[in-house]
Amino acid sequence: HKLQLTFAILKPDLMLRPLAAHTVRTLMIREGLWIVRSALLRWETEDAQKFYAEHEGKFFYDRLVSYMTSGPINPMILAHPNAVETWRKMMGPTKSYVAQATAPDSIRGQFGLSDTRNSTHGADSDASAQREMQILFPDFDPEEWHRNEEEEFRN
Ligand code: YYY
Ligand code: MG
Repeated sequence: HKLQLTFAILKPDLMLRPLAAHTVRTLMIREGLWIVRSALLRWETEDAQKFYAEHEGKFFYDRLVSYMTSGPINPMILAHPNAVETWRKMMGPTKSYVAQATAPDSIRGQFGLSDTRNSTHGADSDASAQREMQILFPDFDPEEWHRNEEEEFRN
């Protein structure tokens, strides 16, 4: 495959600031990330719990789940030759104040509001991307995409 797929979410804090959300999509495109699927939805508690199952039991789990169900989210599938790493690097550190201090030009550095309200999600590996895409876009078949659609997105 020439392109790798990753999974992103624009979180509620960003979605409640439409110009900021638009700016993030523009930054994605400018970086060469293709938005190959995009949806607008709101999670129920069980949806957020399932998605963030790896964090169950951590001190921030409940506040993370209640935050992620507090408003609309924009899940996306992104394509790029190095999609996972490129999107993670663009996002910056998890904690917004760390991002502001150490990576002020990153998305979380520019738009993040707190440790929890940090504007974006990004899959941290190829395996996570596959799992997360499957949860949010169950009809999406990555292999079929590589076979039939990848060509359309090549420069
Ligand atoms: O992958 P990433 O989003 O950068 O961080 P994770 O360590 O996977 O945590 C997931 C999610 O949990 C994070 O984006 C915000 C929230 N969170 C939190 O509210 N407080 C923390 N101290 C750490 C993470
Ligand atoms: Mg993570």
